[in-house]
Amino acid sequence: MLDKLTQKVSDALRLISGKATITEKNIDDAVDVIKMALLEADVNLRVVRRFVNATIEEAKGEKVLRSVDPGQQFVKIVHDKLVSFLGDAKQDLRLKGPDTLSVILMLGLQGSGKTTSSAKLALRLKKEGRKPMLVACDLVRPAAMEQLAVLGGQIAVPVYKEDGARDSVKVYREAFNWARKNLIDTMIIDTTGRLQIDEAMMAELARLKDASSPDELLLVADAMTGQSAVDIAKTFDEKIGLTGVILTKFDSDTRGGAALSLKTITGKPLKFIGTGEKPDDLEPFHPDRIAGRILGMGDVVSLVEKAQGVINKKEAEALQQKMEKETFTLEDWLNQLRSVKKIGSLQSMLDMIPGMAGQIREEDIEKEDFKAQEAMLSSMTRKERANHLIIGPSRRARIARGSGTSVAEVARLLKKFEKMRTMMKKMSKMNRNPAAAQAMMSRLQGGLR
Ligand SMILES: Nc1nc2c(ncn2[C@@H]2O[C@H](COP(=O)(O)OP(=O)(O)OP(=O)(O)O)[C@@H](O)[C@H]2O)c(=O)[nH]1
Ligand SMILES: [Mg+2]
Repeated sequence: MLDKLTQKVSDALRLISGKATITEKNIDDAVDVIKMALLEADVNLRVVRRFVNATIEEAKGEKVLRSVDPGQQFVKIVHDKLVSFLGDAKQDLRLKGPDTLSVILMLGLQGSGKTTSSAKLALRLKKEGRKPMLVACDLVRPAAMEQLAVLGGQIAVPVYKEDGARDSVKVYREAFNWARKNLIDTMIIDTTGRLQIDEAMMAELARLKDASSPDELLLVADAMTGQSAVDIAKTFDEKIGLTGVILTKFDSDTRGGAALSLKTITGKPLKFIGTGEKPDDLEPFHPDRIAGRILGMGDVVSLVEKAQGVINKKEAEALQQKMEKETFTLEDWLNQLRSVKKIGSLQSMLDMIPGMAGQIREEDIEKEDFKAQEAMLSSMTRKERANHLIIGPSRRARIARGSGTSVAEVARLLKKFEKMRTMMKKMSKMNRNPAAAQAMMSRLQGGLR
């Protein structure tokens, strides 16, 4: 995500942030690098100009040049400007209370991710305690209804569809009656996408909009199309009216141009980003966190939140203590391995660690390693995991057999474990923060061999 932009911007900031005094020329140079990086990231030219002017004006003010730590001040200005261009604060969905039926109309071009995002949104609302349903109003593509039905089945959310239906407004009305009877509180309507914006699609959407008076009109746009996603949003907003945007395929978007231009050019908030193909891969868009990522400051808040579902605060503190006192055991390691697996890809985790963003790529880490490590650790007895010192030659042979590895691999694992403990102790003293401890843990896991 946003790899290239992060790399360039963080390089530019590193040059300036450590300086005790900075000159106007330093500022111009840094802003120049950031400007090029934004243009390369496919950010709209008007947005880049505004960003550059606003940043320079503020950075050259007395307050910055004369301050105690001008480099840091400059970084802060860039950060705050980025946040404001990304849309300031997180924008929630505006739905009615659970006693009234709310309607979300999903629109967008073909293949942008409407159907997938509809299901993702339904899962999210369901987890928040609402009772959503999906409505198949894409009547053009024969497989569309079936796709929605399958997705609905996966997340256990009801799907209303009518085989052979021709009129989407009629489908909506019947779905509405069904929703009423079944105490549904949110209808999510999936619609037909075309290759390009055309009259027929707009007319159909306008009819559906009039019939359903949606609370949210969400445009689903593909982040990888960069500026064209922004142009599409502008047209949809002018013709139909939007309340917000979901940018999909953010996981594959290394540039970030759409995310950065959208708010300024269309005035519409980016509400969610799609970060993968699974129903779980939808995140609320947090401008401050994304800005942090672009600056290469990492994203500790996101990491903490993501990890919270997996390890709770107490566990994190216990882990921190264990690291410090060198009482971290193989058992703890196994638990950690399992929680990393639950958090999701290692890459998404690495991107969120301060100082790590853009530094290590997942390809650099042998994935097989994890599987083998987990197998070896699982093949040990509890007693062995509690005290690795008792694992002598015969135990090693048994563990190797049980895990389908070799004695040499078991020996390597144990060596790595000891090395890890020593390093953890050193590093945890420097960084007394449970979330950072968790993050560091995975970093050591991948990086050490
Ligand atoms: N990597 C990634 N893939 C996504 C994301 N969102 C959707 N996709 C994929 O994009 C493809 C198209 O998604 P759909 O949801 O079918 O798109 P659609 O807008 O409903 O397409 P039409 O119904 O044909 O107009 C599918 O293969 C999805 O798995 C995302 O956030 N990340
Ligand atoms: Mg679809």
